[in-house]
Amino acid sequence: MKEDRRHMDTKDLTACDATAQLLERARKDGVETAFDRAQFMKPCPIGEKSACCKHCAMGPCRLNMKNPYEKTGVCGATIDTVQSRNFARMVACGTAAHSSHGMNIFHLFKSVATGKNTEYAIKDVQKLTEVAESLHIQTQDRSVSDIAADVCQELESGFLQVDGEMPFAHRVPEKTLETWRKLDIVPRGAMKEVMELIQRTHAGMDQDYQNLTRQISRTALADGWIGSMVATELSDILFGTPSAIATEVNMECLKEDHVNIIIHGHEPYLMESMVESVHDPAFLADAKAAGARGINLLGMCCSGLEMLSRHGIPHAGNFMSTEAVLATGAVDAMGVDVQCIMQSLSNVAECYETPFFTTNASCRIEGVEHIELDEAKPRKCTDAVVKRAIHRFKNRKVRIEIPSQRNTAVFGFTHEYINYMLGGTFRGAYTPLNENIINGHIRGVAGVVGCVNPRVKQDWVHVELVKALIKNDVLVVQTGCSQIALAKAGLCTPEAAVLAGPGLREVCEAVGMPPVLGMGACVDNSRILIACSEMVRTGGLGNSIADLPVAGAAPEWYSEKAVAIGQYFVASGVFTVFGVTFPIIEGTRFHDLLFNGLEKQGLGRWGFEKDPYRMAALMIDHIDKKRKALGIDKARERVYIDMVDRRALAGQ
Ligand code: XCC
Repeated sequence: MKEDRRHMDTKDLTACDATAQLLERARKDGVETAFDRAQFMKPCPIGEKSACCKHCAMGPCRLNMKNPYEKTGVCGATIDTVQSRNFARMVACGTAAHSSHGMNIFHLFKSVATGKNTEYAIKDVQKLTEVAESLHIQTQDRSVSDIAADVCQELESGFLQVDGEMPFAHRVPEKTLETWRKLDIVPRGAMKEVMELIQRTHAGMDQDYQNLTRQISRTALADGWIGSMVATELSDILFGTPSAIATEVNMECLKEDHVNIIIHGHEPYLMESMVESVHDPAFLADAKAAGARGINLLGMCCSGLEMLSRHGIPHAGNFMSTEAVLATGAVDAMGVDVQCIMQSLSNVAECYETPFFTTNASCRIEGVEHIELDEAKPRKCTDAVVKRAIHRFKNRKVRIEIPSQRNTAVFGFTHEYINYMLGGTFRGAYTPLNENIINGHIRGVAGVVGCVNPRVKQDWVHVELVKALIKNDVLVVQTGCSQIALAKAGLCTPEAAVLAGPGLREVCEAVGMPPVLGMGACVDNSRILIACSEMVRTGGLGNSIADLPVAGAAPEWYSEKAVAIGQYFVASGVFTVFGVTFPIIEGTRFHDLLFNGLEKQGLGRWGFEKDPYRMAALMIDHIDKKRKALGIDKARERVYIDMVDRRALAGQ
């Protein structure tokens, strides 16, 4: 690290005290992190606004950001073509990432259903039946394996088919589906849509930004309603559908006197096998012989979110804490699979003598030991990681520094659990939710999801946004790294109801639920799509998702997966606001299409705002607009968040 660099105070980089403490330590130890690099690596202004095309060797062509229609690329591509093509590639990549995850889970499910894989099993038969019925598969008087075989066939077509409509089309509210049909954006198969979108971005291909945007929407919808939905549904069937569970989060979940193992990434089957390995009596005996009191398994990012809501396994932190946690010196092994794995982890792990492993052939890191997970024999990989962790514990040399921060939070609010929580076992329904929205106790529902990004103060935007929303009686649903940000701020407990407005507070206290409902990992945004569809089906709140008083936000997004998620929420009918930055030049026709035009076509629209309070205001104004259109707007006013409020909220 260069000596002459003046670093920002770590307290200004993150709202997470544990991460700030460890960033300090890393700095003292001369270890560089993404927070340091983000300060000194300013974003390329042309790239940030997508004003550059490097799709062919006649370029790269740089257009004028200040006067975007002044010139075109060498081929004549306009700024709208350039921006929409770049945006398309982000959506294609995000969709491919989630769909590849979905396909991997699908293949595991198929091998379990056909008896080829006996390492995993169908744990949730009720969920299998429900998914089958949603696909219009006959379930009565049929064996589990017969139903599973039909589910396999249907869902495989979701990835492979090149025409027709996606398998989960039956789940989409009729009017929403009608709009998609009119616009010709109902996804066929995920692979077809990604391939089609990528080929249209080739030089000399689709140069009508409006036409390209239809394929962008179609591809993004394939992410939400195929790739991600298959991943969620089949993970529930294989590993169990989560229900509300109290878990601990934050760095103090590491235990100095235990062998600590962290799993980071996305695909749940690595972590599921790790659970078995760490409970193996032989390893527990080895750990004790090495002087440990036991083996402590923790999750991070989305792998952690899958496990925390299914098994109550503690969570050490979100994406931007993955380097910092290694600086505790207490991590005896870190295993990673796919997505959001920073290359720098290998260097930080080496500095703190933590054995670091990649496990998935799609995601290897130069110089890092690879122990591949074979789903047919997963213990081979996870046992090897445990052995290495015990060995490292026995030979620990680095100083251990575990921050004293630990929080309890309740997670596992799947749409099934919300149904049960509101209506009970025999009359599970969304009716109470809709009724409370109609009578105004709950103003609307906001999905606050997604990443953390070192270009903004970690966790802070999520937390302030959510405090402002619940104060205004907006119920918040959550996925991804956002959930851990809010859990650390104490917002994911029923006690947080005191921070909610009077209507939402009353509902939360009556039901015993937090005002912020954690629904799972990023692929589990599909649970929000299903919940929205249920709200429409239950009645009283319009006929399509676009009619609902709901809004979405990814206030600290960083990944292309987030862009794909944002676009599928917009195409499904939801007003979706991004923070940090937006990769389009304001005032261009493509920008206008995303921010206004799509809504006129019956879909949702994009929004952009960095400030959490103004972001909350945008979302609440949208919710109020929808309430007005539904005729349920009586006696509601937005509580403005002024400076006094901001100070009070910040102190809570
Ligand atoms: Fe990655 Fe899923 Fe974003 Fe977190 S929220 S930084 S994508 S881990 Ni998915």
